[in-house]
Amino acid sequence: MKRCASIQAGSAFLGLAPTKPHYDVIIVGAGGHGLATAYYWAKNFGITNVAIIEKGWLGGGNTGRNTTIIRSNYLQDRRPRSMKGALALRETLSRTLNYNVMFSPRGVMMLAQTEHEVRGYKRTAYANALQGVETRWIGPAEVKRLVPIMNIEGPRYPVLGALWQARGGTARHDAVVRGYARACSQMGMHVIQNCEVTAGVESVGGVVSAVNTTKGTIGCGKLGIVVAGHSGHLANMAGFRLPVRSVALQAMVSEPIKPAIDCVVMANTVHGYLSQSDKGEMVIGGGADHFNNYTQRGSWMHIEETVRALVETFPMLSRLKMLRQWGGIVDMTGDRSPIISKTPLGNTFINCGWGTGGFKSIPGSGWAMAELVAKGEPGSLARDFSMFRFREGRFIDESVAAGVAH
Ligand code: FAD
Ligand code: PYC
Repeated sequence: MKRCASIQAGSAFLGLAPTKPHYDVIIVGAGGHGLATAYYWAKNFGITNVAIIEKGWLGGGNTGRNTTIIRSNYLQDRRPRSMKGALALRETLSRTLNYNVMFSPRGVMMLAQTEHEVRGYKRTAYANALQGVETRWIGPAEVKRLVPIMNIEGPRYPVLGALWQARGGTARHDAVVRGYARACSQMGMHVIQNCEVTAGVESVGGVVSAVNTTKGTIGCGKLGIVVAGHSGHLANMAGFRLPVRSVALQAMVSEPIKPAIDCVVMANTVHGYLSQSDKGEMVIGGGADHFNNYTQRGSWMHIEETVRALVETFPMLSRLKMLRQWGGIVDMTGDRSPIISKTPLGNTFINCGWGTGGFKSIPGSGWAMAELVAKGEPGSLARDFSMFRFREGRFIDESVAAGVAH
């Protein structure tokens, strides 16, 4: 009872209309990254005259559509630095938000099924050790011990070993969204749903002054754009171009079965990954579509490819019925690393480019974006992730660690 009362206590939690003509800060996008940004503003900088505006419903974008994998086994120094912080924040998130996000550190295994991947993941394990991220290379016998249902010798690409991160795992995606939204609302911020930025961003003297939405024009002192697959559109409205492209990434779940696998397995060579939900469903995903699009379904061809790939490695899946399939629109940068950046428009900031892997980074990204918007300059977490790195050639190549083909 107490919990229900406190969810509703934040008057704007389910708000459908802006109640002020002007906010100090507007964030466009009530996904995990937008809400976490707002949360850490209030917590770290005391800024609460904030509206988070969302064209649909809370977490209705990629955050509510993802397969909830959390890991920090990236290659480049700059990624694990922020990921490590993100994992630490994640581990304490339920306590921080007083909302159970069901973090389940069940272990994440990335299979090596080619010699190239063996070299790549061994290298990642060494790099992670230097960065203080706990991962290790394991051989095929240990893979089989950890996941007995796996066919390690039979498939087209036999399992040669894996990169294993025992502290990785999953968390409940909609709980993360609702936990942050409730906390923002309780601190006096307005979370406004069904409010789409459609007709552009207004500016005076090169500095943002308002956004035009389906619920009217709302003034702002600063603007944060956190809209994942729609980032290109919003950037266009704000008068600049972004080095990102949008593609569909899809996933599906099977009928529920008894516990069969207690960690997450990613088979990146054959384009498939799976884990088992608390309800018993197999949660399955594959690679992204190969062409730009804005559908939240994804192409049929990928469903076939994903299922075919996983059945080779997990033959028991061939007997399962699939219950549901869905897609999200992910925003890909050329180096597969995110953007947390100032933009050419004054007092306007953007957080995007998380592509197929941003769920795990929600706390760390929100922390970094909050600092950027509050101070007007990036702190140590965001410094390397400027959108201008592409024209300056300062890439942060994480195409292998991204895990999912695109
Ligand atoms: P979103 O959650 O998409 O939020 C952006 C919001 O902006 C949306 O709610 C949208 O409606 C809103 N918006 C857009 N345009 C406008 C507008 N004009 N006006 C107002 N609001 C607007 N990551 C992992 O780490 N692990 C995984 O296992 C994983 N699996 C995935 C599986 C799938 C199928 C998909 C699609 C993604 C997966 N990801 C995963 C990636 C992850 O989901 C995203 O990187 C992350 O959720 C992005 O969060 P966000 O807050 O930036 O975007
Ligand atoms: O980033 O771990 C990840 C991931 C898994 C599936 C989609 N993204």
